[in-house]
Amino acid sequence: MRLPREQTQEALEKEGLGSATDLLESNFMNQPHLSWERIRADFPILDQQVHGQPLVYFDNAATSQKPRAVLDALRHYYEHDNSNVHRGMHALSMRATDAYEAARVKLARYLNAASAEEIVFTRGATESINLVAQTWGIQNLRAGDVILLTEMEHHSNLVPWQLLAERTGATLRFLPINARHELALERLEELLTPEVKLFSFVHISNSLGTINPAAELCAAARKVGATTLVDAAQSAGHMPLDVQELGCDFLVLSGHKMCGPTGIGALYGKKALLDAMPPWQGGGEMILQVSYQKSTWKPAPYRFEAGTPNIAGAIALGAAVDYIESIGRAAIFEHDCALAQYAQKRLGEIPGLRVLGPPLGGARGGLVSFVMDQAHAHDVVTLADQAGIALRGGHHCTQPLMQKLGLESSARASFYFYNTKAEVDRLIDVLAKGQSHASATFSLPLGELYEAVVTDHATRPRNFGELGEGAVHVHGDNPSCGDTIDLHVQLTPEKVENIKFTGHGCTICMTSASLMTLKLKGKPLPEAKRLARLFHDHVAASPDAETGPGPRELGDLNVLGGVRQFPQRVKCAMLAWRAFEQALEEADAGVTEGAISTEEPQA
Ligand code: C6P
Repeated sequence: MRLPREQTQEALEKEGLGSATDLLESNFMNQPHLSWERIRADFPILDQQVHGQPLVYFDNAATSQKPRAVLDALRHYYEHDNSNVHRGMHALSMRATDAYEAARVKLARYLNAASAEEIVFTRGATESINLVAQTWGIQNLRAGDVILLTEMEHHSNLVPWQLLAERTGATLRFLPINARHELALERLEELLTPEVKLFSFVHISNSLGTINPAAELCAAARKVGATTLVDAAQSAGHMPLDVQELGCDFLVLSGHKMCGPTGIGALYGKKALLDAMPPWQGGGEMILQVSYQKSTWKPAPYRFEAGTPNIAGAIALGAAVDYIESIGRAAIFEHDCALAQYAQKRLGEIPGLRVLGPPLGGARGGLVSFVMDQAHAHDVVTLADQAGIALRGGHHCTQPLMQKLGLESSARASFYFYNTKAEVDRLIDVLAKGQSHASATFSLPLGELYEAVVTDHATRPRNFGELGEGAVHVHGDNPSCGDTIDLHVQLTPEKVENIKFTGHGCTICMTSASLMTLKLKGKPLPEAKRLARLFHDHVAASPDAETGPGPRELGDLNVLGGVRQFPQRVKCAMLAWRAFEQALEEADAGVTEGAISTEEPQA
């Protein structure tokens, strides 16, 4: 099968980018019956303003929006058929069971599975991978075996295998990426040795956008007898998928990334494999016979669906499949790829901006991640949010990949068929303005004083360094953003003798840490504690609270008061301060090492 991306690529190469953008200008993928207006009208959520601007939703790789057909399916189920499945003899239960099983059949057809028995409903891609690891993995792997992954895996396709390796003594091996941010396929033969029992890889990278040649990888694995798992979280809703053509043994997907609700997804597994796998969770529904001492299991897929499943979710996922099919996956793929190529080209025009993933015209799905000189991804995302544009910033649950690339985070725009070229243009305008707005640092629009202070401290942090023995050290991090601070505090019973920090993070985090050390050094302890409280109250006040000049004692720290307008960024401003408060607690307890995380529930 010739994928539309290949055609797009061919067109790009032959005619330059024009052809891809013409595609976007035309009626929806040249199908006059599918106008933009009609498609967008199917998504009620898109018709809203955010911060006074029409919403541009570019966070589809995190989760897609849901069309009315899916919302209606959920409502219909709860209003008419709500009942438990496979148990009842009454009309509602039979209707619910029929609809639930019909969704399984739809998904099987969607993936071209040999039968519906090859589809297990799960909570999503993550749960599907864990299911395989804990059943097939425990049964089939032992010390000396190798699990081959790639360097671009999402944590969901890494951590379950790390847990399995710990339990079985198997080891992990990684197919590297090259300078084009594609898989180094020339290394495959050397790494895909007979010890490899499983090759599990991502189809479209959620961080780079790279499309991996899944059929080719599966064929190579087959040659050495390795079982394959394709993480199709980012491809299942965006491109034609045929598990028989791919030749994979397992494939996982999440419903919420393909127009369906959250909490539902699927594992495709070849029937012979599923039949041979033991259950992973016990309970109702998955059994044939239960005695006090022993039980027997139903055949697959029911063996893997213990307890009451997400019935409404599965039915709504079936509706999502119908909806996607009504548009056509080839057309969706063509559109998403063309939009990503266009975005890549336009983003590349912004000075100091670097796009991750394959170069223009390369094998890229519908997303573009990028980094900007002097601009932390969170500042980029916050700035875009102020303009009504939803991006994602961070490590995208691919921390090892980010480390490999020497990055803490990136900003990401991820597209779907309801996105338009005009929306990409809006993003470009916002980013270009953000870049030219501040000379040295890309900063939030919080006024000239903010800009001056932040530029100064983020680029030239004060008291940057470590303190030797006797100092209390607290490591603080914002796991979701990647900000880290290592705070070193030398305390006497009376005062903060010395205070230094190292770390990396967004401009708000670094500026706050730098200013904090200047403010607290030499302060008597009661005064330091009072300032910490004052700063917290200043920054974490309600966004609608009077801004005013702020408490005089805070001095330059007052400029960070504006951060309260961006509640999701308050934790960046507070990270160093929370580390300081922790350091005081550690000192009281006679301890010199501590850690805090902003992800922990706070009192
Ligand atoms: N990526 C993103 O913003 P779940 O959470 O189970 O629905 O999907 C996990 C997952 C697995 N593999 C890939 C390639 C993924 O992209 C994801 C989810 C989201 O990129 C959330 S981190």
